[in-house]
Amino acid sequence: MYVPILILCFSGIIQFAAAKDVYLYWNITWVNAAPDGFERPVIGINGEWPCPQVDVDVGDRLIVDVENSLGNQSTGIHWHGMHQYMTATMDGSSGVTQCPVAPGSIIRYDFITDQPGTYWYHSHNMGQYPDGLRGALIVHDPSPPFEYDDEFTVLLSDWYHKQMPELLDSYQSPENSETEHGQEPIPDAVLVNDYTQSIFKVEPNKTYYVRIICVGNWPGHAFLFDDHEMTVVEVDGVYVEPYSVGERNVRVATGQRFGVLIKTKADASKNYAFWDTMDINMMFVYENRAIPDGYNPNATAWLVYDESLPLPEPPVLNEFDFVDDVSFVPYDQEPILEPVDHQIVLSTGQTTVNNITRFSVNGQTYMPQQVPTLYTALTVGAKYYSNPEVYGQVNPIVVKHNDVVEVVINNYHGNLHPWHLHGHQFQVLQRSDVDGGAFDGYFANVSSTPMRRDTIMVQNFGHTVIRFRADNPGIWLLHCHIEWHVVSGLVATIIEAPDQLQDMFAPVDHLEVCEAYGSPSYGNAAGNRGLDLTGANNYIYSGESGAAYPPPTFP
Ligand SMILES: *[C@@H]1O[C@H](CO)[C@@H](O)[C@H](O)[C@H]1NC(C)=O
Ligand SMILES: *[C@@H]1O[C@H](CO)[C@@H](O)[C@H](O)[C@H]1NC(C)=O
Ligand SMILES: *[C@@H]1O[C@H](CO)[C@@H](O)[C@H](O)[C@H]1NC(C)=O
Ligand SMILES: *[C@@H]1O[C@H](CO)[C@@H](O)[C@H](O)[C@H]1NC(C)=O
Ligand SMILES: *[C@@H]1O[C@H](CO)[C@@H](O)[C@H](O)[C@H]1NC(C)=O
Ligand SMILES: *[C@@H]1O[C@H](CO)[C@@H](O)[C@H](O)[C@H]1NC(C)=O
Ligand SMILES: [Cu+2]
Repeated sequence: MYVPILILCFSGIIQFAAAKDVYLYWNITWVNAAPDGFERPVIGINGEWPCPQVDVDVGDRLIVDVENSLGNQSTGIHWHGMHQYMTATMDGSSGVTQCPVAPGSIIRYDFITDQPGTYWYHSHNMGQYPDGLRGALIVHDPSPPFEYDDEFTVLLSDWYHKQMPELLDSYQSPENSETEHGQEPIPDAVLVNDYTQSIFKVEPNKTYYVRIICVGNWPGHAFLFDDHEMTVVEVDGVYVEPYSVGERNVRVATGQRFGVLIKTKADASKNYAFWDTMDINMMFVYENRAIPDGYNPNATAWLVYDESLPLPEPPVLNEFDFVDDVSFVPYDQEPILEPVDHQIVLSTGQTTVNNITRFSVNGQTYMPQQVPTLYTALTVGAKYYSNPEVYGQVNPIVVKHNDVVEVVINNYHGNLHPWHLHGHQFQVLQRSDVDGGAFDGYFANVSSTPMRRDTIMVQNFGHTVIRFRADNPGIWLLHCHIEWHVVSGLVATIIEAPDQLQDMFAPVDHLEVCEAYGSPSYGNAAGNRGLDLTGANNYIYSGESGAAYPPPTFP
């Protein structure tokens, strides 16, 4: 089995493609699959898994009808990295910009893919995508600022034999808090393109645009090709000045993408391995948790020049020596956003609520609400929509239209967290080293053209400082992309420009999705008027999978 790679060829030709409609019908179903040899039910699309790659051109209109045929779970699809400019209703985050799509319901996503680059889609129905509902979304550019002959996509992920609802039940239990410090389950495998033996056919003397996407649940990945140097040209849909990785490797955190160019050899006399490893430092945080005997965090895949030749052993990675993505320079050289109109400081860490280990942002653990936050913003009225209280325990932060917003993320936890913002690419002004402490207000060495991306790894006991302009009215999650941590509350919500949001309305089929699920679609977080939050969700109970259907009843 091999993964076919021939998609499009741009070699030197400038193509003028008229924007077109791309229509997809996605029936979400259970499928049996054995990506690492262990067969289990996974969540697929139209009876197939791995889920399909979506290929569109810049400016296309993407229309996807999603039918939930899972029978026993709700769902939804988020388009990771898409700004959804003035289409916040299409962001696909359950409890935020829509209700969970109940079994039997259909929802339509409809938006313009107006940003070139490497993106992905995944369920944003809490805790679900690591069961398989994720895939690449590639927005092709007729004239990128570099040349290449061909391209292929590399998906990296951790993988589990048990299903997420079961894993989440034990993860979010008092027993796990007591005996394992609330530790996450250990992945059973590491996959490259949803398989453990993937090969990528290449031809000699060609330049390939390799789009590397971490679609995993938890650890970051270190990645390199044997004897093929990578030049980074894109991160998270932002073109960067070509950056040679040299002898080093790239760290791809969950949610991140790296677009790299590689030049193939002049002849086809040999095949080459490429090597990927999950960052085990992220997986074994506490001393009382041993690495199981024989545990292998490595994956190997191959660049195959000649199928009749052997597949070599992976190179040995001598050092976990990845390039610092903060030192990249965006190709458009967008200047640093200043002055700052609104600074937000997020103190993030772990806490225990009702004997269950949770994450918190400024002391509060995120709890999804009955009414999607966007629908609250659209229906509570001018008297209330700028009042964070009406949104319930979603760590709401209200920002004004066009403000330059600076977010300081201070990490008081002993592990790394990849922070992702919906609706924007943000500038990264600073990322401290491990143990770098909280931001003290001073920048050590800030670039006048900071790199931008939509997901940034924040070091343990360190900080990062990001900026964006609040020019995209909407409700945007700002969260750690580790799915365990999303479910355990490491999430904040940006309520962006609620004044400018009021012309927007939820499509009728989205409101019907709420009705079918049994959730109100208007009013404050609890579905009431004004500040009456009776019934809002603020109770942490054991085994909070969030993925269950029918929706859990809250005591
Ligand atoms: C989607 O899949 C379900 C279950 O396999 C099937 O009953 C249903 O007819 C499918 N929907 C369409 C539109 O084919
Ligand atoms: C949902 O259905 C799948 C496929 O039949 C099954 O494997 C899984 O255990 C079910 N999940 C729950 C929570 O019942
Ligand atoms: C690759 O390019 C080199 C230098 O131009 C040439 O000698 C070689 O024959 C080419 N290889 C193939 C397979 O075309
Ligand atoms: C994983 O790769 C590293 C670096 O190349 C190597 O040192 C280690 O032995 C590998 N682990 C296993 C279990 O093969
Ligand atoms: C500051 O950053 C620039 C650009 O990343 C780098 O070239 C330079 O070495 C850095 N200087 C210090 C003192 O870290
Ligand atoms: C938490 O655990 C302690 C000790 O086991 C127990 O006494 C207490 O009742 C538990 N609290 C809750 C809210 O479950
Ligand atoms: Cu995290």
